[in-house]
Amino acid sequence: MEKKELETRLIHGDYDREKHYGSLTPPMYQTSTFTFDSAEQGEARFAGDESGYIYSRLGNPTVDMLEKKIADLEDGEAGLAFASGMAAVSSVLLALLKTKEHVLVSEGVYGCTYGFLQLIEDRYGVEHHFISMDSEEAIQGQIRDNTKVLYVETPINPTMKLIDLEMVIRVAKKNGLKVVVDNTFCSPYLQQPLNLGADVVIHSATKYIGGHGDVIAGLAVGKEEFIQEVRGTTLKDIGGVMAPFDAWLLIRGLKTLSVRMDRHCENAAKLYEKIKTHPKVKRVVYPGDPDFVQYDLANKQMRQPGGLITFEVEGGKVEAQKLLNQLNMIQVAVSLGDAETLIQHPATMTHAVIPEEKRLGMGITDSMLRLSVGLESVEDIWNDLSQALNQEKYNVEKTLATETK
Ligand code: LCS
Repeated sequence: MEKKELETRLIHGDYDREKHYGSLTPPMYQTSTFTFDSAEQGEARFAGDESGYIYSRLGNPTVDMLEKKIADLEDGEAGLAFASGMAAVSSVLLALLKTKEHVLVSEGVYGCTYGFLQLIEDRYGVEHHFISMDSEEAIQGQIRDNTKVLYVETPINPTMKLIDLEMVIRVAKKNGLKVVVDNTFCSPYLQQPLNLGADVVIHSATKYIGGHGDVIAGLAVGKEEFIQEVRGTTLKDIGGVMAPFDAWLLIRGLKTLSVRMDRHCENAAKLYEKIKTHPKVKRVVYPGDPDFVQYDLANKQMRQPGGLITFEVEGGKVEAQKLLNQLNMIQVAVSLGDAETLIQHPATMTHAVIPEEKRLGMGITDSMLRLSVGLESVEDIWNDLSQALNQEKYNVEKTLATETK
C-alpha cells in the first residue's frame, strides 16, 4: 500500500479500529501484567516460542502502538519507548558502548547528556570527547581505534548550532561508526535523520511530540535488531520503561504535531525579527535568520527552522535574570515545545551542571536566554517580551524575593 503523507500518518498510522470495538482513539491498556491461559502458555511466552504480552516492563499494547507510530514517522524499522528522554539517551548509549570504548559527541549537548557521559566515563571507563563537528577533517582527526559512536544533537541545545548530518554520516560510514542523533529540537516533522543514513534517532518526547507539557517521556528509533537488543537489555534490565498512560498521551499529542509545529515555526519566524532589532538584545540565534551562519544548512536539513530562539541580552547573568522576572504571560521554566511560551536561563538551569569554563567554551554565556516559542498569539508573546525588555528599571523587589528564597 502506498505510504500516506506524514500529516496523515500522525493521525491514522496503522491503528486497526476493528480490533478495538471501533474505538476512534486507541484504548489504554493500563495494566502491569497479563494473564496466561495455562502454565504451559506462560512457559512458552517466556521462552519466546509464543508471541504475546507478559508484563508491562517487557511490553504493553498501548506502548507498542506508540513505538510503531514513531518508527513509521521517522521512517525507521522499529521504535522503543522510555520513561524519559534521558532513559532513551542512557539506554541507547549503554547498549552501544563498552568499557574502554569511545564516543565523539557534538560540543554543547543537553546538560544531563553531558552529565551522563561524565558518569559512565568516571565509573565505567566509557570514554568520550566533545568536539566541534564543523568539518569532515575536524571529526576524522579525533577518531581513535576505540571510537565506536558519533553522538549528535542538531540544533544543539541551547546554542542552536547545527551539525551537517549528511557530512557526519559520511565520516561515520567511512570509519565503521554508528551515528546517534538526538532529534528532540526538530521532531520527525522537521527532520528525519534515519533517511540520511543515521543509525539511531532519539527524542525527548517530553517536548514537541507530547506538546502539552504534561508528560516526561523518551523514544528511540533504529534498525529492528538494535532496537530489540536495547529492549531486551538496557531497557528491560535497567527498567526505564514508559507507562501506558504516557504512551496514550503521546499518541494523542502526535495527532496535532504538524499543526503545532507549523504554528511554533510561524510564531518564531515573526518573533526573532522583533527580538533582533531590540536595542537591549546583543545577539539572536535562530536558524531561519538569513544572517545565521548556518542558514543554508538549516534550509537544506530542516523542513522549517523550528520554534526555538536563543538570544543574549546586554549585560550578564543579573540582567538576564532580571528580564525573566519581568515577564507576565511568558513562563519562566525549563523544557520546550509546549503550547505555552517558555523561557529559561541555560547557564543556571539546563546547562548548570557543566563547569563554567567548558560551558563558556561551548558558547553558553551568562547573558543567554532560550525562548521556546509557544502557540499563543505572536502579538501577545511580543507584548510581554518587549515590555520586559523595555523596563528602564527592572523589578528589584521581585528579583530580591527570588534571590532570598
Ligand atoms: N535531549 C535533549 C536535546 C533535551 O533537550 C532533553 C531535555 C533531553 C534529551 C532529556 O529529555 P527528558 O529526560 O527531560 O525527557 N531537555 C530539557 C530542556 O532543555 N529543558 O528541560 C529539559
